[in-house]
Parts: sequence; structure tokens; C-alpha cells
Amino acid sequence: MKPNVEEGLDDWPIEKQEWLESLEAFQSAHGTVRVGELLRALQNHALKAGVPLEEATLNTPYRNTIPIQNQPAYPGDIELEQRIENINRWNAMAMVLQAYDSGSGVGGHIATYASAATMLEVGFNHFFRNRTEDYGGDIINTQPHGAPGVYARAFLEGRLSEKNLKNYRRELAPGGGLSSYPHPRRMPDFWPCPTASMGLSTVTSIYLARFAKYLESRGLKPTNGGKVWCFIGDGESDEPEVLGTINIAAREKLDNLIMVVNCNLQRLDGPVRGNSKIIQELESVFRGAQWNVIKVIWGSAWDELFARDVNNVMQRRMNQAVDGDYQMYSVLPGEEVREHWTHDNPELAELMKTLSDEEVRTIKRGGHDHKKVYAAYQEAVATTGKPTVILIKTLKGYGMGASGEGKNTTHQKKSMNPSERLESARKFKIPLSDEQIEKAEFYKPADDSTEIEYLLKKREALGGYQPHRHVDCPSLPTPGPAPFNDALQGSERPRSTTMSLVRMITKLARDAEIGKYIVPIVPDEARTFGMDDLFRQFGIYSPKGQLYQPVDAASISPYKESKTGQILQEGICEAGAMASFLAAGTAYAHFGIPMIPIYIFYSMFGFQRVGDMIWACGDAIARGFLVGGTAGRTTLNGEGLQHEDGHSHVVANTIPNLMSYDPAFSCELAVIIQEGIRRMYTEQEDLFYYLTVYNENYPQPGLGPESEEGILRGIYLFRSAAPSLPGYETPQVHLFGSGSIMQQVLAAQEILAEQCIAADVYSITSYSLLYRDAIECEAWNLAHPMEKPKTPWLSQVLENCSGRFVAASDFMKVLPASIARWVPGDLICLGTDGYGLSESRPVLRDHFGISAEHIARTAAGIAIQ
Ligand SMILES: Cc1ncc(C[n+]2csc(CCOP(=O)(O)OP(=O)(O)O)c2C)c(N)n1
Ligand SMILES: [Mg+2]
Repeated sequence: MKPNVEEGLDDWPIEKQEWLESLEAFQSAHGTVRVGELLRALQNHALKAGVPLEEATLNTPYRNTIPIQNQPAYPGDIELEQRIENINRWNAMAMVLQAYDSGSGVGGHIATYASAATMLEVGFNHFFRNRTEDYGGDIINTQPHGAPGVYARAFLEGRLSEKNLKNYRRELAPGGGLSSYPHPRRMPDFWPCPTASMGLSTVTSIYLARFAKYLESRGLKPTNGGKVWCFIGDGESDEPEVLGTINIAAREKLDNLIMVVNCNLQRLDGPVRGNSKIIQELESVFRGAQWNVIKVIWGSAWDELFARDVNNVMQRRMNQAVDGDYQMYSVLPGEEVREHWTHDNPELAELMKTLSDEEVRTIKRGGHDHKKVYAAYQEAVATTGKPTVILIKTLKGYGMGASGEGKNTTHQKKSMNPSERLESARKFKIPLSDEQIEKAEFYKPADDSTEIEYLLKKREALGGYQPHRHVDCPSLPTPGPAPFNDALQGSERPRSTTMSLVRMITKLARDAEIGKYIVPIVPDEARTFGMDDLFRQFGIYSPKGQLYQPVDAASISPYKESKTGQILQEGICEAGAMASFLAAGTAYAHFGIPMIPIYIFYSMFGFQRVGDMIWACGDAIARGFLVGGTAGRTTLNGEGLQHEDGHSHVVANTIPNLMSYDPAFSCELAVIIQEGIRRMYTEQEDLFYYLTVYNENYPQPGLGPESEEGILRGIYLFRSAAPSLPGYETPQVHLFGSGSIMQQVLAAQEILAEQCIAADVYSITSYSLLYRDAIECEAWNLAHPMEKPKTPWLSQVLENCSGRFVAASDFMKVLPASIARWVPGDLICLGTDGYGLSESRPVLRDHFGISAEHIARTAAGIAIQ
């Protein structure tokens, strides 16, 4: 047998023994801390001598991290908890089976919860605490496909009705249904965060934990604890967002974060790591990232075997077997497992002799053992100075019997035949008749049963039900005009909308009433947007403060880090920055604090790069402002194909409660931001905003009379045709402009005037809002044929117009084209379809056909037709 790196030296037992004994003697004489120092010194010495040690230092043997002697006494009634868990297992299964039997085709999953039930139940009975007077409250994010089990528990608790369970995955059914997975948008009192897009719950949880520390550091939240628990699958850990964001958790010492990886060794198609061991792989990665790693591998029945395994024969075999083997053992009869396990190893065969074949087959993995899970959680909640990850070994489909346990197909198993149903229900001791079991009926013990009383008492002691999302947040006053005055007044001096935005953020962050709630977020781009002066004024949040003198300390805007810093500087991590936006944007729900995130980023690296996180923000009912800077495929000149964004507004349009705007002028931006704060923070409306800002400088007009409503609803008349032109009162040509391209449209208006063509110019601040409004009016009118029809805002504004229309945008043509049906005449759309390229602004605008000359030519052409 190959010597393994984790135990090692088995061919030199005497020398190994001597070293171990002297280490023990040193430990009794000097204590564990000094042993650590000694080992570190030894390691450094060995490394200096050219000995490679990486594997040995990052992995521990394939056994439980917490030795039996450190295992705390279990504070509950395990037998009773097991009974409750079995009922949940049955009801979770029944929910999916009923959905299947109904023929509705809505599906569901059984195997995930089957493997996760114990780890969730131990948490529900002993750990997951709610927000109370003196405790910040835990946030529980569970695996999406285990949702039926979480619903099953809520059913026993009386939070959900039998009708709800029957309507699992039937959200439109009368009486209300349950969403497939955790979706706060669909069940806002229940699920805290969306988790169904795998990988995102990890980054969400990490940044939520970090944001809780930020709030405490800034004195906005009392330092009264609260953990974020994040449960994910082992297959899920392959998502780059998972391992890609764990560094920050250790760097910022997030001891308020506990990740639990359900290592059932399988994903959807088959083994996660057939040829190696996922638990060992994750252990080394998390330990390398400085996390506290706790492995829960074996159940209590193994303890006695380990105690007798003085020569490490069993441990060596365990270290050597790969996950593919372990998965196979879960489906083989006991005698075959024994044969394979002890093959050619008489010492191991001897050790295992105390177990019958049936015991060999059914001996538990740690994740199905309450005591082992409890010990791990207990250590995790007590750990300070680091985040903890608990790697728990389980069996996928545990309790589903031969048809499901450990099978590669188990993830997708949605139905069970009558005998499989009976087998499971009888194993779970569900007191229903055969007929009821075949129909997969739900089972709930009476309200005064020991099970229900026990579970309610436990939850009461922990502060209420979990998972839980509870909104209790004060409203903020809408700021007056002061922060917006500069922009509202306009300026002759050329200025970009980005510059104006930065001024507004600065003033808003200084506002006496709402200033402290503003959270500027940047992913290493503050200088790009001219925001570097904010560093000095508001500081960059760092839990360590600033341990060094910045290189630019003597300059007028030095790089300033501070424990109370307001800015979140995320470095080059758009996923992390979005997770911070989500954390800040949902702080009203998780912490009862109305934080106002303003996340400014390269617009190309927003929707396209982290679009799924933005979708998750919609699901999480986040509030705040996303700002796509350096917007526009031709306005951001020179940067080329992977920088020039001409489509983020098209994607933004797909997010139903996102208010997206492409303002041409600073005054429009000011009106939109002020209204955004009013709607999201004064009225607490369920919205968030996407604004694009540009880096082109031009004179900024002041706010025109009666233009606010149009700015907010998407269109207003910005400049009429000159009265000196023939037909100026009813021009036959109408130009639409937005963003930076409005400058080209205004210039085109003048070119046309030189040709005696009267054209008026409309500023379109939001195609997507115009489109949505028109669609909504149309749907309402169809549904209410007898009532006075509603008229879309676009039709109202263009009521007296006729002739032809030309829209020019720095975004794709499809954006203006979306409103064509409600424009009272032909609409020609000019835009930036295709890839961007590196060129100067005028050449780019010529190339895409959105220059003033091109717009004028197009308009003149159609004017003559
Ligand atoms: C981003 C994303 N990709 C794919 C899926 C589809 N999917 C759902 S569950 C699953 C397998 C999950 O395996 P694992 O994480 O190991 O969880 P288990 O069910 O084994 O506990 C897959 C591929 C998804 N929900 N999200
Ligand atoms: Mg898995």
C-alpha cells in the first residue's frame, strides 16, 4: 500500500514513535501554543533545507477534526429529534411525490434534503437564532434543492399549512403556493436570500457577514452578534464564486460566518470527485485561505474502531479510498463492502470483525450523526478571529432506500413506486395507513404531541422561526435640493455627467440626515470616475484601519483607509462588489438599517459580467443605485471591444423592478436620483436603479420648466424647432436623443435647420420605462374594455406629432426600436450594433452611424420622402 502523506512514516514506525512521544512530552511541559510554534520552526527549517511540505501542512487525515474527547455532551433528546427529522424527511418526500402524482409536471428534488436533514435539524433545534433585543440575529441560507425539507419543518411549526405544501411549486394555485427554491421575492417573510443559482449564496453570505462588521465598525449596528450560516453542496463548490471569494472572509476575520458544505460526494450527474476526495480538496483550499476547517466525516459508531486502530491500518485505508469507492460502498451489500475494504489487509479485516455485514453496510457517515454535527457547530459558533467551514460527509438520498441512496441518478428522482414509498415511510416510522402512504399524504402529529411541543420550545428559546426575513426599517427623509443644486442649475463650463454624479454623491454623503447611510462602492475604478477625493473625505473601510503611511500622505487626496471608512473599495472583484451592493441594498431587511449603496463600475463589467448577481439583487428585493460609468459604445473611445458597452441597457430592461435610465444631462440625473431616494427610502418601494453616466464633457443645461415628470417617465420635449423655420410649430421631423449622443442629436437639429428643415428634439431618459408603461397600459386596456382606456406616457407626449422620427443612441438599435409601436409615425433607429473597436470618438460615431451628420442626413432623407 502506498505510504500516505497524511500519516506517513509507516515503514519507520520506531522513529515515528520517538518523535511523537517527544512532541507529547513537549506539549505537557509547555502547552499547545508552544507546540504550534515548534512545528512552525520545524517546518521553516525543513523548507530551508529544501523539503517540500505543502500537502502535509494543508491536509489532516481523513477523519473528524474534533476528537471524541473534545466532543461536548448533546443538549437535546436525540431520539425525539430523530423522530421529528424523520417526519420532515417523509413530508419533504411526500411534497415532491404529490407534485409528481398530480401530473402537473412541476418536479422537485428529494435526495438533497435526504442528505442534509440532520445538519439542518441540529441547527434548527440548537443554533439558528433570531434577531432579538440583545442579539443581532442569524441569517440562514440553505441549499436550494433542499427547500422541501425546510418547508416540511415550517409545516410542523405551523408556519405553513397543508394547502401550502400541496401547492409546492404551484405559486399561482388558489390559497398560495411555495416557491421551488429560496426566493425572497416570492416569499418575502420566509427566505432571506436567493440561493438557486448555485455559487451565488456563498458570495452573498460572505459579503453579508462582512457588511454586518462594516455596520458595526461604523457604529450603525450594535455589536451584538449574529451569524451568517451558508449551506452549500459539494458539487456547488466548483462554482468560481465559491472559492473565488473565500479570501476576503479570512482577511477580514469574519467569525460571524459559518459555511457548511454538504459533502454527499455527488452532484447532479455523478460523483463530484470520483478519483479523489472532495473533502480533502476543500480542506486544503480553505485551510490555505486561513479558514478554520472542521471535518465531520465519521459517525459515532466508528469511534470505537478508531480507538482500536492503534497501527493506523483503518485510517490508512480511509485515506487511500477515493470518493468513487465510498459512493460504491453506499450501494453494495455489506459483505461486498467488507471484501473490497479489507482486501489483502488481514489486520484491517481483523479490526472490522466486530461488525456484522449489515453493520458494515449501514455504519453512518458523520453528517447523519447528531452528536458529531452538534460538536462541529458548537466549535464553529465559538470560534473567534476567523470564518469557519464545516465539511460534512453525508449520503445523497439517505433514507430513500435502494432506489435512491448513493445512485448516480438520485438527484433527479422525483417519483417512487408504492413499495419504495412504503419502505421509506416504515423506516421513518410514519403512522399512516398503507393507502395514505401510497398517496404520499402528509403527516403532522397533534399540536400537543411531544414532537410539536419540543420543536416549538426549541424555537422559542432561539428567538423565533428560521429561516426568516423580517422588514422593520425606518424610512428616510428625501433630501432637499441642496445636494442637487449644481446639477439642477447647469453650467456653461463643459462637464460630464460622471463629474456631476460624483459631486452629488459627495454632497449626499455629507447630508446631515441621510449621509451616513450612503455606501459608495467601487471595484478599483474610483480614479477612473474622478472619485479619488472621496477617499480622503470619507475613508475606505478596513477593519484594520491604516497600519501604514500612504505613499501620497502629503497630497491633497491621500489614500485613506479607516475602521470607520464609508467607502467599500472592493479591488478588482466585480462579483464581490455586487455582493456588497446586495448586502447594503438588503440591510433594511437583514439589519433594519436603510443603507443606500451607490455602486459605480465600468458599465461593460456590470450586466455582462455579473448579470446573475444583479438578477439575484432583484430576487433579494435590494435597493440602491447601480451606476454604469464610462458608458456608451462610442463615448468610451479608444478602449475597444471588451470595454465599450452598447448593450447594458438592453439587458437591464430584462430586470422587472429595475428602473434604468440613460440621462443626457446632469440635471436629469439629479431629478432621477432625488426621486430614487424618495421612492426607495422614503416610500420604501421595492425598486432599484440603473443609471449610465458618461465621460464626455459638454455644457450642462439647467432644469427646464415642467420637465421633471417627463424625465422620470422616460421622455420630454427638450428643444423645439427654431421659430424662424417653416412649419416649426408642427415639425414633420422629430429627433430622439439620450446619453452623450444627445450632443450629436442637438448638432443634427442645427444642421437640419441650416437646410430649413424644422426638427424638434426629445430627450429620452429611459426607453425601458417607456416600453414597460406602454405594455402595461395596453394590457390594462385589454383587461378593462368598458373603462376609459389608459394612454401611455409616450403617446401623451407625442400626441400632436406626426411625420417621421429618428432615434439616436450610444446603445443598440433594439433599445429605441422597442417603443416603435407607440410612436405616431415611422421610427428610424440609429445605434451601435456590433462589437466596439479602438478608435477616436468621431470616427467611432461615424462608423456606427450616430454622428450629427449621419443623424441629420437620415432625418433629411426621410423629410424629403
Ligand atoms: C448556476 C447553476 N448551475 C446549475 C444548476 C443546476 N443544478 C441544480 S442542483 C445541481 C447539483 C447539485 O449538486 P451539489 O451541489 O453537490 O448538491 P447536492 O444536491 O448533491 O447536495 C445542479 C447542477 C443550478 N441550480 N445553478
Ligand atoms: Mg453533492
